Amino acid sequence: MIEVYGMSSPNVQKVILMLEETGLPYTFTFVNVFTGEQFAPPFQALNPNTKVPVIVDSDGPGGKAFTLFESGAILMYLAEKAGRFWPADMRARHIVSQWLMVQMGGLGPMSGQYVHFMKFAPPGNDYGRSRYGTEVNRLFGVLEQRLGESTWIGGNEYGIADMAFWPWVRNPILAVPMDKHPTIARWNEAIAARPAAQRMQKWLDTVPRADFAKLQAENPDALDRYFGRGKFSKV
Ligand SMILES: N[C@@H](CCC(=O)N[C@@H](CS)C(=O)NCC(=O)O)C(=O)O
Repeated sequence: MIEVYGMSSPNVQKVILMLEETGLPYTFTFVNVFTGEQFAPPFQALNPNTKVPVIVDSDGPGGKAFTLFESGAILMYLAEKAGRFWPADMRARHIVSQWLMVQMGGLGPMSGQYVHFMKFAPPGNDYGRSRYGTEVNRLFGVLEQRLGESTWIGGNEYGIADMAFWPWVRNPILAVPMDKHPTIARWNEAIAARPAAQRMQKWLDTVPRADFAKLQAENPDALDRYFGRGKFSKV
């Protein structure tokens, strides 16, 4: 059994999508990162980087429990465990890994910063909004080009690179202009039509969402701690 620790965010959605695609049995434990549950010692023992997702596979390599964090590493592990969604051929496999890294090191973090500057930064942060927005839009251009040349992001077959990108691309806050990106739109719809993606959406509908106004009223420190600002700033 695989225990997934997480919340509703795209990085967690990737892992649930992969579990639904592979049919590997899993359970889900909600971690409320906005109230600081990721800093509690039992969670830090699972991930010293204090972020979700984390998985604990009770039947890991060698039949022993195995803990893993970082969504990209988790996708590769699950692909290897299931023997699916990551080609065996060395060339094809590393092309998938290459695109997976574009998501992990590019679109994911850049989108995260863009959403922060659009939704949470105080007024007067046009520079940050413009910088991250420009990079996100550039990356959508790269994706549009890739999907014009290849059916799936990693190559001829649907796999972990697609699963890593999809939850970010369909993020309503980023609102990718699909009319300007017809090949992304084609790919987005193809994944949305998959039964596993629909089961992932059903799971997502059950996960608690943050009510930021309520959170701020109940605990004025919570968002500052989450965003590392005010008295929580380390610079
Ligand atoms: N590169 C990491 C990023 C994980 C990440 O940023 N997780 C966020 C939710 S999407 C989180 O746990 N944030 C809590 C915090 O930053 O304290 C991955 O892909 O797993």
